[in-house]
Amino acid sequence: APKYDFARFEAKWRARWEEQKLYQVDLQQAQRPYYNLMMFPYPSAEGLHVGNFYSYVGSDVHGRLMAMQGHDVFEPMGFDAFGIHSENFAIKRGIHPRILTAHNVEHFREQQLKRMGNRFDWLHEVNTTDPAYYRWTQWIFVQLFKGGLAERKAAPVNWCPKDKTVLADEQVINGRCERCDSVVERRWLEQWFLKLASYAPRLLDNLDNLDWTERVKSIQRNWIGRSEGLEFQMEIAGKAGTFVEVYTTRPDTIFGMTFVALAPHHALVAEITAPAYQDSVRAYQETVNSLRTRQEQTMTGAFTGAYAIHPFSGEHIPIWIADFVLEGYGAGAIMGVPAHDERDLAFARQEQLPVRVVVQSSAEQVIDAGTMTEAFTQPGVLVNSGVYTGMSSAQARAAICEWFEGRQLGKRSVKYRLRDWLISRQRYWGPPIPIIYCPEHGAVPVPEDQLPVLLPDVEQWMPTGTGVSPLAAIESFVNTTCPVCGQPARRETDVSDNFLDSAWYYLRYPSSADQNHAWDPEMTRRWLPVDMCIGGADHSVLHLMYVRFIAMALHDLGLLEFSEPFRRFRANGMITRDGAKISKSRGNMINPDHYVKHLGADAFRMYLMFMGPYEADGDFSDRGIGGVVRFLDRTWQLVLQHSQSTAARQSLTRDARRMLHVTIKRVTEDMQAFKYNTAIATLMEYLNALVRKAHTTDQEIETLLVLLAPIAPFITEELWEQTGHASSIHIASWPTYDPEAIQQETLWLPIQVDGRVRDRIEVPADTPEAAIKQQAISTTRIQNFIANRSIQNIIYVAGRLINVVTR
Ligand code: ANZ
Repeated sequence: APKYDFARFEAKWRARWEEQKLYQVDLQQAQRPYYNLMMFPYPSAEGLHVGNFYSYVGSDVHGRLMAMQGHDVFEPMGFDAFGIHSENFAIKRGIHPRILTAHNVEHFREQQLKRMGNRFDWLHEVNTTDPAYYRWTQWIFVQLFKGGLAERKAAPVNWCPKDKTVLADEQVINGRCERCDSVVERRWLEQWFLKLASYAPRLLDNLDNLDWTERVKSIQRNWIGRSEGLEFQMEIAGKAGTFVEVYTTRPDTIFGMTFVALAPHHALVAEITAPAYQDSVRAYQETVNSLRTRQEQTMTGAFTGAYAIHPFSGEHIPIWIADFVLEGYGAGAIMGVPAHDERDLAFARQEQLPVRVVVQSSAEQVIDAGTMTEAFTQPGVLVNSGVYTGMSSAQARAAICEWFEGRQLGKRSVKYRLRDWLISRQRYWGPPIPIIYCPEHGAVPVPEDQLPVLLPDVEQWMPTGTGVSPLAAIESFVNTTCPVCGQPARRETDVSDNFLDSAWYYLRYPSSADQNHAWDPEMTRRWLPVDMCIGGADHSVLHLMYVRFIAMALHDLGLLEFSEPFRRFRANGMITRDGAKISKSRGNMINPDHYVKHLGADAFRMYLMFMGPYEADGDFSDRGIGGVVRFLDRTWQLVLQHSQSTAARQSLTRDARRMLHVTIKRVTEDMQAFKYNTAIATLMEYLNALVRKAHTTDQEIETLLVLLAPIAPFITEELWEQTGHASSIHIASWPTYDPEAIQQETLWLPIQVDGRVRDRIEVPADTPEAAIKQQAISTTRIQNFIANRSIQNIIYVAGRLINVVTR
């Protein structure tokens, strides 16, 4: 037989599949719709990276399995082509983003996505930069605006000095820009927000009922950040009737309060700051332009010269402003309890504020407040706490909350960390936010029949750094008339966040050709929610939170019947190199095209799936890739030799039949559980077993090919054809195993000791005699009977009984 040479047939099958429309489901007629979604890529200039490849191949294996199990699988693909990443590439190359993006999309689709062997349905491709798509992104914004879920407000925002735009909280990682790693600054700007924060309770509660990867759910829970605490007021000393309100999750530590801290720009600052401190406070406020994110806060602050009155002791507590207190969270002010909170302790040590221990693990133990280097953050027993001394933290917390509530000086409250979603971007490459500002009527949405607001095709598209989008410089774009009164008005010039584009793309695929609706109601009822979405866990708090929020909001607006977009979500593992993230800056890129070109798509697919459990992170090295190529080659040889032999129709021996069914069972179960690596290992064992046999049967060969088809779609299709099948292997049905065939026959053998039955054992029928005898004298009961004797002889009456003769 000729050697396995993928180059001879991979292209041929790609063309044929396309011609036969093999992967196009009839969306109207499908009887068992199964929507298999993967996260569409940013078409960057570098091409698909190995992480995309890994994610998509694993998702495709799932889709292929579902299809062979009888589902009508819809597996669409598209391009998330607006946004800062695409625009930044354009800046780097000095090419207009429209031109570069179109070029990249073409490259991604033709050179990469089509070659990887996925069963994509290209008829339903979407591209977020297409006016026929972003018309509806803008339409969604208008619906949200009309429903009161989009709001313009001045707010301190995360400003990336390099990308010259604001960022959402979710895009700031450890105080740095998610994309370019620059330290993020803070600016006050008028911005559009979507009311994500008000959805926090539902976004959190629904997680309990979602079949999603646990890891992703727990990241979302943390990000939503629910906490239960007490909000209470303290009067300002010398300013009767002026109160400062703080939020605490540890009311039991109130006697340990040694300072109060306000967010640097808290509204009370101007009012309470003592004259002698006004200059230093103002100077401090001006230096604070770093980050409101919770992950990384510096420890700086300034004293206001004002004091709050402790509600229980009446003591005067100094009020500071400090940048570790967040503007938008809780009351924007805290009671500082250094002995029991790490950040407060760090601040107290730095500013030489007192530390007072009020909770200990037991009443006797004494922690030295003067020398403690770590806060005692556990609940415990109260000390030095007035009438609450001796109570447990839980008791004290209830009693203190009641005290405040009784006097109407405070109330228990639940807080969520989740903020509103800032969607304005002072950039060019995105859908213009469809709003018109009229001096008379304020912010008016662009009428729906005038959508899309086209992104003007201009030469000056580079970010300006002035806090406004390049669109602001284009008179013909900016100047318009008010849709309400027809008087001169101005357009909004910011574009919307790229994550808004991807927050609804899955709704568009089935309805991609619909000119009249963003999504066709009938089609949507049939195909949605998505049955399975697979993608990286790195999107847990960005895309995956936004996509849930938008579905919920659209549901509330009566535009969608469901409120959770994905019935199931699985996070594929992250591919690393020597434990580090793969990135261009680290110089550890892996070029998937290289492997596809030299070893074929099948080998690369199989190798990626063989590296480890699909959902686990893992290091990439191509050390083992030769083994996979050899496996494909041996499969090739075996199948072609078989097709020339004559024993093909022989029936299977009992052992061969057992092995066949065990293989079907294992491969099916492992594939369903995304343990592609062990499914492949089982196929490798099976191939070895078949190679060792004198003859193989058609059934064995067909089963091997069918089980391998989701992983290696090209070679299996080619061999399927060469072994005389007229229709595609990819529409063959997945085999089921026969539970009886995999049962090993067993024997129940009584064990006698000196002629009397003392125990029984179960052994596989083909167990050798020596092993049976050994097992017979090893059971606990038999061991007891022979404990003080010595064995003279063991007699095995084949298939009947064992007799242990003692002396
Ligand atoms: C006193 C205290 C004592 C606190 C103690 C903790 C431990 P979570 O669970 O994240 O909601 N806090 C409140 N508002 C804040 C703000 N705007 N910026 C920064 N920190 C703020 O955290 C709630 C706790 O975080 C609150 O409870 C408060 O510190 C702080 F032993 O109050 B705690």
